[in-house]
Amino acid sequence: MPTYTLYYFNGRGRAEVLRMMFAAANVKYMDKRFEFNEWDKYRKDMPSMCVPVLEMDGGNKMPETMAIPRYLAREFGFYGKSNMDMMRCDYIADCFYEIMHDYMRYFHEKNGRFRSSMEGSGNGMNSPTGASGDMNSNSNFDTYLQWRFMNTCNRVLPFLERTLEMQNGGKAFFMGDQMMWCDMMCHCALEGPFMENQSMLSKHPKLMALRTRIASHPKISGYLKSRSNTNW
Ligand SMILES: N[C@@H](CCC(=O)N[C@@H](CS)C(=O)NCC(=O)O)C(=O)O
Repeated sequence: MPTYTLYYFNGRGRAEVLRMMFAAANVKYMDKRFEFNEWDKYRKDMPSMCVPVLEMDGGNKMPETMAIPRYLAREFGFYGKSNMDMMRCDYIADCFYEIMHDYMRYFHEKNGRFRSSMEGSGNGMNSPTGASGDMNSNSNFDTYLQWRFMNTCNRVLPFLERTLEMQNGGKAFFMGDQMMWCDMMCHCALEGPFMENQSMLSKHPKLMALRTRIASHPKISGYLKSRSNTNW
């Protein structure tokens, strides 16, 4: 087994599904967290200047939120067996990632994070708002990102609810009796949005019950109790 180091901010965000997978597989890893004011120090060492990044054996650093869990799912057995199982697991996880990605963009923009890097990256590219620190443009952009996040939820959640229900009436997990990485994505992608709005799953009772089932899974409940508490 390689030695793994996971680099991310001191938050759940895009890294939480990876931490959950390590916990579910009972595999040790170094959880390297940093604060926003330390980001400049780490950014240049990250292959695409973004996190999460997974480093293996102190050498190869691998980026991308969705490439890393696919790799870990194959290593740890959280993917299903056939090519079709993996396809199903992938599209479910990718749908949850649409929600996670749109929420993260909205959440960070709302909290004013990364604006300075957008404005001062010196890469010759303008931000989508054309903003250079203009607060009006930023607040329009916030509103657009909030709309986009809600639109994605309205589009994707009914599909995921139906997909879950098709598997034994939605009484177990997305892929059957075993918890797979797409189930862990369900828990993690909806955690931030759910903390903001407890009724977001009121029209999706199967997904709501699935999140509870994952949280009480023997491999996950201990992790959730012992993990560091962060507000995102
Ligand atoms: N395509 C990347 C995007 C990752 C991403 O945007 N990460 C954020 C943190 S949640 C980041 O590193 N932001 C730093 C910055 O924009 O300078 C992925 O899916 O992993």
